[in-house]
Amino acid sequence: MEYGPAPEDSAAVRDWLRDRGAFGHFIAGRFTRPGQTFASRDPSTGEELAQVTQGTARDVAKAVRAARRAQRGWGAMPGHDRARFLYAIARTIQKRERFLAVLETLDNGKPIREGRDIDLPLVVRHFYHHAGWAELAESEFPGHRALGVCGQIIPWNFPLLMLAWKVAPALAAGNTVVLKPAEYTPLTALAFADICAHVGLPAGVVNIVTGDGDTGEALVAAPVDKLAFTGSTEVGRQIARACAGSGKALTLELGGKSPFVVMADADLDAAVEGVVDGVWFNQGQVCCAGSRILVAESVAERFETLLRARMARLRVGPPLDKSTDIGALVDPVQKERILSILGAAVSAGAELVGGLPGRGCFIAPGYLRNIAPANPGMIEEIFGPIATLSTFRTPDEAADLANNTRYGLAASVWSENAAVATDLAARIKAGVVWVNCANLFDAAVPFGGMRDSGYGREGGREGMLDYLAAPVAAQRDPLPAE
Ligand code: TXE
Repeated sequence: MEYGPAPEDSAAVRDWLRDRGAFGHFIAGRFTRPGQTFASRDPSTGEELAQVTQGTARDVAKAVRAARRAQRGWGAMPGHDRARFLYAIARTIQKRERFLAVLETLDNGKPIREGRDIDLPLVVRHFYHHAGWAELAESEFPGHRALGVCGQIIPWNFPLLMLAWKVAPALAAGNTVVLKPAEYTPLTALAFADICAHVGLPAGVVNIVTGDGDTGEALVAAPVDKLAFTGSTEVGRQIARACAGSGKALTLELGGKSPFVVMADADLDAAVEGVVDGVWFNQGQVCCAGSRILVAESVAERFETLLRARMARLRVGPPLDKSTDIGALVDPVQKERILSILGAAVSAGAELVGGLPGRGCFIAPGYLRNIAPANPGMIEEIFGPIATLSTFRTPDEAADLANNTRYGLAASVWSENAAVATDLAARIKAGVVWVNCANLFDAAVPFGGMRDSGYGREGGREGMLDYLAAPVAAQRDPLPAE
């Protein structure tokens, strides 16, 4: 199968970027004139791709007003009419899949194979799925109503997919949105704005304001009815504090340090392949990466031999090359962050296998072995292509080690015995537990965390409920009268 970008896809992306030159925000159905701008770069080369506007508090206020004006009509529209727009968005993304995959790879550094075969199909599926929910909104959620205007702040690791996870359920439920993409990766969100205009989505239903954390802060402070955030636990905490007592609904999807547990009876070849999907996928920049590998002592040696051999076959290279497995990290800042955690881990006694930094934004895949539970590499979210490898003796010890973290986003359990796997899965404190697989997503399956990984769900019925006010809640005053 041919995976590489066709030359015409890359040319189309380059033309689009050149034609636009500099981007303004997308507010009330049209692009504003660019204001003060910053560069969005290809992290694999450092090349400037486009200039993007740094959103001010005034820009955010304008976008929120546009969303507020649009919400009345959009929220009152029968669900099957909203569905028509979501279907049209899904179909248009599908038609532009190759263009969007190339654009995402240029802006983010992820291997084209992943963007094209994983991110984009999931994005499309998410909009189709939520078109279905829009159709069913009145019958499935009787008496519920939309929350109103949603402020949405997304990270840079899956830019278009995180946009889909936020925008699709919000729109299906009758809300309007102001979305702020991450400063490293704003371009596919701007291409999505083109798609909203192309399908004739009513002006103001989707607004995109670009910028950094200051723009995000302005959105948090703006008069929106709900905030949805995916990003670091630190910023999530800040947002929770800023929203406290405001009456705004809030969902947070934050960091993780997810266990990847290999039981003694696991299919080891399959489990090693699982590490490729679970830890090295997207250069490890995955909130639910199975970054703490815990392996039964009796099979640890064999597992590690297989793991090393598989790791040596992974190709680090240019993201647009169809044979690349490990592309570029999103930004030099992230690379430095990863290297500083690795340095601390090694100083504290861990041994690093692989994981060598390359030129620019590249780090080879690797893992930390001989690592103590209190080692920083075991505690910090590395968010790079580096796992930790440690062993356990009994299932009880496996469960204790798996839960020995402040996070609770995901886990992956490997065993050929269904009872062993499900028993352990039930004991792990995490929002999602995969058995004999890792990092599998579906629009119908709710995703989200517990503990320091946040709260709220995205996907499926539960995800819809996080964008709706229940009949009783609808009558409740956020601040009861004295
Ligand atoms: O995240 P930030 P960063 C983790 C991961 C990574 C670390 C730092 O460990 O190494 O966080 O990444 C916006 N108010 N994750 O610094 O800052 C910002 O503009 C409102 C895990 O890039 O949290 C961007 O749009 N918004 C994570 C978004 O928040 C603010 C994915 C995320 O950026 C803000 C990303 C503020 N005060 C990082 N400050 C995951 N769960 O997948 C920043 N932002």
